[in-house]
Amino acid sequence: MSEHEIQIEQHGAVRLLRLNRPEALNAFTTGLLGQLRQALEAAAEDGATRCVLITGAGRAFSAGQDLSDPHVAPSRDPGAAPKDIGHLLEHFYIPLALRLRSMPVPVVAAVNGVAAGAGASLALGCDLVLAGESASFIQAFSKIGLIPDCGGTWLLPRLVGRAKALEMALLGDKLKAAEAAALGLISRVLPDAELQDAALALAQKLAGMPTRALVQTRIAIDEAMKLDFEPALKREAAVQSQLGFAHDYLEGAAAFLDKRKPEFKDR
Ligand code: LHQ
Repeated sequence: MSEHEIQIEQHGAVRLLRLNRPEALNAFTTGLLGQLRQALEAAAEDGATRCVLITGAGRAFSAGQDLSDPHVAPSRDPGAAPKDIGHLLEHFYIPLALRLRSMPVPVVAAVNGVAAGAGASLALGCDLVLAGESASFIQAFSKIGLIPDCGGTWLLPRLVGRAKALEMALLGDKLKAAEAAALGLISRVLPDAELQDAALALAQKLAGMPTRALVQTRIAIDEAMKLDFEPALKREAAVQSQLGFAHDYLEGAAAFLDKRKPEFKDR
């Protein structure tokens, strides 16, 4: 296991995490999964980090689970006990997906190439997803006899509706970045050469915004999808009430009235 399967860079208030197993298209080993979770944990704990940006080294974002990893690779020995791949989900993917989805700062994915299987689920679990024009998304699971995981069954129908979610998940075909954007699966497509700069600029813009309100917006939208209209209205009011006492609202509204740039600091 390399100690540098995640490259970490700090750009002002943006923490950039780069998946770094380019020789295997950044496929997830337990080492990479563990390091990514640790890196997210460290970013969450660092009060100076106000946005996380995740991308991949080389020509891929991530090819999903590394199928040669001893935890999942089928044994060639007919006498060997079968492996429980659910164990890997329980101990590595679920904690990672929960950590990602509950980050106290916004998370941007810059999908620089193919995102397959759990690599696609991880990217789509981020708050904003940008992709280079040569990037693609593949629900590779059905091709190897599995179902979408790492949040895929939850994310896909919410992002594109049941019909397209099923089409993608059943067929496992490659979806190009432009099609993904047209379907509403991701936010934006950029020329490949501009992706990294554009993603960093977007992350820096988010880092300058009222972090607590951005995170509460993510939570409110996810919660509202489970609620009827009136409970959603009441939940909005309760959260707004809390935010209304916080520094960033007082600063944002005062700065607007004073015609100056606000300085947000809540997290
Ligand atoms: C790989 C992989 C890979 C190992 C490329 N593993 N080496 C959760 C928990 C438990 C169990 C199972 O699953 C899960 C969730 C999942 O993520 S399931 C889905 C797993 N992923 C896949 O099935 C995708 C497999 N990969 C592909 O279909 C292709 O590689 C894609 C379409 C991603 C890219 O195709 P190409 O651009 O043609 O590249 P390539 O196939 O030539 O790959 C380049 C190298 O990367 C190659 O190694 P080599 O030594 O021959 O150069 C591949 O073997 C290796 N690689 N994906 N998942």
